[in-house]
Amino acid sequence: MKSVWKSSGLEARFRFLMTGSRMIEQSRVLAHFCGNRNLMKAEESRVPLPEGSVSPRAQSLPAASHIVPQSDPRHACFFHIRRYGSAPGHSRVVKDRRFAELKDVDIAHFRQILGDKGVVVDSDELKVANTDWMNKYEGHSQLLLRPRTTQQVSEILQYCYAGRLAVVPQGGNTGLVGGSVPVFDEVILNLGAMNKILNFDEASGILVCEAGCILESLDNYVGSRGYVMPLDLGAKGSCQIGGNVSTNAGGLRLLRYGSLHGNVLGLEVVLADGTVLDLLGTLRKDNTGYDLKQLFIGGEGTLGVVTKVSIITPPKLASTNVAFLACEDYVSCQKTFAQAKLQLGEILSAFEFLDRYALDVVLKHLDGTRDPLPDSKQHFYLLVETTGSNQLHDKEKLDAFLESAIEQGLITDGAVAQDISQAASFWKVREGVAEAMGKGGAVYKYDLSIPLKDLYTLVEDMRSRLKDSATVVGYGHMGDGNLHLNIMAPKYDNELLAQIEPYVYEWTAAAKGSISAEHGLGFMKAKAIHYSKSTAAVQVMEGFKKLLDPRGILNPYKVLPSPSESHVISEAT
Ligand code: FAD
Ligand code: 2HG
Ligand code: ZN
Repeated sequence: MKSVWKSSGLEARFRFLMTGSRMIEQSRVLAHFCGNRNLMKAEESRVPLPEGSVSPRAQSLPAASHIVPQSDPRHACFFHIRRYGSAPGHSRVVKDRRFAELKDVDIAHFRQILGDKGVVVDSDELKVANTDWMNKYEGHSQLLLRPRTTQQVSEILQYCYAGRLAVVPQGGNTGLVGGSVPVFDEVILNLGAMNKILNFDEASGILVCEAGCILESLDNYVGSRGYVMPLDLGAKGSCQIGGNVSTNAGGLRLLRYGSLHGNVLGLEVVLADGTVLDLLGTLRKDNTGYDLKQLFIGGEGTLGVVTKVSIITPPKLASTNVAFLACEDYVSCQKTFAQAKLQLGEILSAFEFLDRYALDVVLKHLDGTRDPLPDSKQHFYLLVETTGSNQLHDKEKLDAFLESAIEQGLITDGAVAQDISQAASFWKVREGVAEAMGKGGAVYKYDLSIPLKDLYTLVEDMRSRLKDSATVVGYGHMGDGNLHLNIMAPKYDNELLAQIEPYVYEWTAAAKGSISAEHGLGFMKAKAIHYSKSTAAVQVMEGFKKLLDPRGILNPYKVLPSPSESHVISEAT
């Protein structure tokens, strides 16, 4: 049994069981690294294109995403979206003809509501807002609105509803399923200017803020008052709390603090017709009738626009440890997780995994990353974090856990971060996978919940299926049973996609998993919803959509299969 541990970055070898782990102060560890900077790089890499053209990546895109304008995108009401894979009979989506075309008089009206600053018609700014983070989805909106108040959101929607102008709510535009950008020419309603913190109760940790607040800013704000946000993700430097709520984002802390369905205490939401729904409670317990806010958590902007959020934040604890471990096989990862839950108990705060392929992609494509275990070429790696209130207690527990994992032969090598920068560099490897994957060519992303025992089998099956035509990478939030299956190829290719879909969805459904663990359905998977939800359940969802947005103006073509056949026609028609 190998029990030599490396103190990463310092090159100092030490026997782990003799020296034990060292505690790192929470306040230092919680500085996460890759958010804003990486996202900005990604945005800078987008090359502005002539109006109406598709992005270079999209040009070769085969996925359920590639929007090919059939004529002038500004005026046409018929677009051809190539769809492949899971919905062969629904391979064209046309613009819903019930929606109105934007006119100068509309823009003038919005200027009256928002003033000039809140109305964006500049083509460069629109280009960015029309294109998603992956450069995979691109719409052709001619107008972006930036309200500063709930009243303005209400007036905008009232007008759009009356005039049947379709609207796409947008936060930080970091979504990964094409939900945050227009499919055609929907008006973009960006919440970024609504970024005020409204109240923070230092006794309870309850934060009330506007929807456009950036997650990282909120974490800094509550952090300086002794609390942390209950969610954390690689996009924290750009994503907004309203976007997080609307996607029901999971991320790196869900294992510890649970989902937003539990942490969000209240919401203010503007409905499609402009009605302001005040659900902005700050109570932990409130069983008066149906819990309406839950509908908007994960509603992906199709049921209402979230304008304010009330959320409970947990206290920032004194000690954090981060260990990077190597495992020979997936079964050992599973057993290590079981052992971690058993021995670390309440201090376990993250349990993430990545395979060797993912690690190699990060090391190859992300500047400033280093292999935490350079002499250990294993098939799997785990990032285990503990967060607790008592350093001695935590240290004892972590040591005991690592000792037993070594004794049982579950882990073959590992390093415990000795200081903040090592902890940061371990996290950078894990958080950097999404960005690194985007630099290697075309990427097909699947975000799946799969029972833990089968989680990696899908990656292996896909690898055998695709052989040398693509690199199949598996990583994700193992502690939540959430696999991120990323498939890299030199370019997007129809034949390759036909090999992946619907196989990936059928496989997941057969394993009783979910085709969307945390990213949502957006545009990408709207028509694949039936792989994870029954017809009856989808009908109830359609009922909610009709009730709250009878004219269907909010984020059309997303989440649910098109509500009427006027949206979707088969290839043959
Ligand atoms: P956007 O991308 O702008 O929008 C997402 C959806 O929400 C759209 O459907 C949009 O219409 C809707 N929406 C946005 N704001 C509002 C609003 N105020 N009211 C109503 N609807 C709204 N996701 C995870 O779950 N876990 C992760 O670990 C994770 N890591 C990521 C790492 C990277 C590097 C990147 C790029 C993305 C990651 N994501 C992750 C996906 C994404 O960051 C999340 O989905 C995030 O919650 C989206 O927030 P946003 O403000 O960018 O929303
Ligand atoms: C993560 O956990 C994100 O890193 C992104 O959810 C996953 O890009 C992906 O597939
Ligand atoms: Zn994730």
